[in-house]
Amino acid sequence: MKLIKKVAMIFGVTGQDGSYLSRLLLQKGYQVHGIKRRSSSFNTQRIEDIYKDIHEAKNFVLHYGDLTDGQSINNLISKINPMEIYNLAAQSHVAVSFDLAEYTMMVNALGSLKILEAIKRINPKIRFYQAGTSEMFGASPPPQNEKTLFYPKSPYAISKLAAHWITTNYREAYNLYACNGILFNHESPVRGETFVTQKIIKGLINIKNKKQSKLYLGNIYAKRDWGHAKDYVEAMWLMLQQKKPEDYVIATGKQYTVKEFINLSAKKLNMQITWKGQGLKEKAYYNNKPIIEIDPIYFRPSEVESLKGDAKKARVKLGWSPRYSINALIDEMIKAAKQ
Ligand code: NDP
Ligand code: GDR
Repeated sequence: MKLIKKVAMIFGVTGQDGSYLSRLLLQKGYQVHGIKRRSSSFNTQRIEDIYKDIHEAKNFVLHYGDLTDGQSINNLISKINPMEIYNLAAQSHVAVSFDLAEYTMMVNALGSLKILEAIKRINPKIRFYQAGTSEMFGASPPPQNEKTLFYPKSPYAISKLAAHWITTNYREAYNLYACNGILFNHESPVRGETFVTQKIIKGLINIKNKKQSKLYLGNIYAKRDWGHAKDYVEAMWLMLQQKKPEDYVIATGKQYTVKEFINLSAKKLNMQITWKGQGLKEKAYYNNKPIIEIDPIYFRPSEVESLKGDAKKARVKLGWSPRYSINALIDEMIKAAKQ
């Protein structure tokens, strides 16, 4: 009897989560089709090593496509006809979304709609995962779960909320197997360098090695619930393996301020830092020199102050819980950044 291989498509394969999800699905025996956009410089660094293993590379195929190009989405879905589609592609930077509001909406909101339309038309049996975010909760106080009111505070969050509701609507209207993951912040050694965790870790290491004199940050009192991308992509996969499509919050349930993240990282790097001053004048000192300062350029026009997820539903229904603690996450990020 011929074994039918599971086929998955990943939009956003070159991103942090795309690289972890590709590995997970390949390990599970899937054939993975990754969609990457054209770029003038290499954008495949995070998945390069997958090609090194020839055995896996046979099951890992890359295609050009773009969420702003509906025709490319239709062509790819028709050609590949996957069993599962993971939509991880996005303009994913919250601060940037204030400058690129229209583009963010086009990619994140309309992009998801284009994929759902293609699924409905080409093969309504395809299972769909939409990468939703805790940013959609915005101003709603923690702990946040699936029943918490959405109150988005940025064009990014609003674009993701549109994608969330269009996914819900297509599930209800056309009976699609479509799930919204509502994932809280998750990081890893391949986290983009402009997100705060990676910026802090790489910045501190550079300062210690005298390659950089200062690190400028914005709101260091924002509170986040940080997990590891490796744990979170597993939850995405689990969501598409259930009897019924549903939405799930994925989080660790623990919360730290950006300042606490800095202190934890500095301690692990054996850097004794002390804080002095307040507000815009607050600074961190190392060896009597100011190494961290506040630059209002990094303040957002409207900020999400406090996120902490309640992932009880995922724990009970998916059997999911995070393996990484914040300490293990930072240790791994530091180790990789030092190499
Ligand atoms: P990244 O920014 O690392 O990756 C985004 C991916 O989308 C990249 O592959 C990028 O390509 C691709 N992309 C961007 N624009 C387009 C476009 N127009 N057409 C096709 N592809 C495009 O994000 P993460 O991996 O961190 O996150 C994955 C998803 O999960 C995103 O949708 C994000 O918004 C969401 N999310 C992330 C969380 C997190 O904490 N990481 C939490 C909650 C949700 P390129 O490499 O060329 O830039
Ligand atoms: P976030 O992550 O906006 O939560 O979005 P980010 O790491 O950018 O910011 C976290 C918090 O740190 C504060 N901050 C800074 N942020 C950045 N980037 N740079 C700084 O210098 C800085 N200083 C302080 C921010 O104001 C914020 O409060 C991430 C993305 O991955 C989204 O795609 C995803 O949906 C959410 O996480 C969940």
